[in-house]
Amino acid sequence: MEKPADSFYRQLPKVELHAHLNGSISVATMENLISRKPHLNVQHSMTAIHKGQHRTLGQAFQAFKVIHQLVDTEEDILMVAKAVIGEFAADGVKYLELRSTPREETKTGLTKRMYVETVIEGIRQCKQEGLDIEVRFLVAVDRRNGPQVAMETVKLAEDLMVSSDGVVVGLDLSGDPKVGHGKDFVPALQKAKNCGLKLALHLSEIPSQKEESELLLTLPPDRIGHGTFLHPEVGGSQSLVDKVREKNIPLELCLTSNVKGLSVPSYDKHHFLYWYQLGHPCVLCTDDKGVFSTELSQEYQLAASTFGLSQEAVWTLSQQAISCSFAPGPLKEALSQRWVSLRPQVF
Ligand code: 6MZ
Repeated sequence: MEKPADSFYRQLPKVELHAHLNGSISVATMENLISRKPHLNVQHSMTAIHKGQHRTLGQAFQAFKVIHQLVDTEEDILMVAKAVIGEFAADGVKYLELRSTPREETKTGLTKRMYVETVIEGIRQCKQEGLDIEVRFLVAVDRRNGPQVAMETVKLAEDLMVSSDGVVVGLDLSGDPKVGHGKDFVPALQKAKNCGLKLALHLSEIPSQKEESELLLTLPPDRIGHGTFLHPEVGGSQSLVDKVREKNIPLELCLTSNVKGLSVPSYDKHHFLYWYQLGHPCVLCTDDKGVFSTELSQEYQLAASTFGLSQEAVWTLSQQAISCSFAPGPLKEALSQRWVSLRPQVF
């Protein structure tokens, strides 16, 4: 992270709904991981994209491969989960939905179930330690691993939804959008939906996914990740926009990620403006705060300065994110009360 946001944006209570665990590792934590595994010879430039730098999405995905080598034991996962949650809390995030792909590592004996249970343990420890943040978890399906693994992941998520005391609330579909086709994942996603898991799906992250998005919108998802190429001005279609609006599906929007990952040419061309002007629910998120060197407060400040949002409009934006979350009703209510009590008298 290059430059901390101004105090208004840091103090603004925030909701983070799109954060991949291993993409969210800070420089300090990364240093710790690198020092634990010096034989891997990892340089910081391999795991983060700094100010003014750009990488294609494909190059960004290379970073995850490196990071996964650094995070391959229960100890690493616990440390990373707690550090990431602590950093979001320090940035003023009051409610966080973390997502991560269950991973097995034969070398260290890590299983997918252990992986997720360790993240859940990290979430529990942060709560016990009194951190001022509520955290829920989305189990991620990596599209690169195909439909069979997706089905197994859904079964694991179903089990953990029951055993995690409400920490596991949903399922994410992510991974390199150039790989595989969404139609292959429909049975797994449908099964997840039927058992009460909420669906947060990466949709139209690249231009060629129109047909896939049409299909996945029929499920429908409960939230859309990115949706960069949904609207007609960028090669999407009016019918896609109409479906998203009809079903009122919130969008998780990640400005820095999209600009640094080259799917959007500049901040002022970000699709936030298109959807915001329609009055459609938009939630600002970080995506991968470590890989893209950002913070949620910085994303709010960036949106405000790029699109000329007043502080009051920024406040409303952060408040509206509560209703887009997968938090149960009473928690949403408690968060809303919190926003009321923290609201400045004057902006
Ligand atoms: C799609 C992404 C992503 O799961 O190991 N991921 N998938 N688009 C993106 N936009 C840049 N950013 C991250 O975190 C890393 C994984 O999250 C997904 C990829 O599957 C990546 O391997 P976890 O915690």
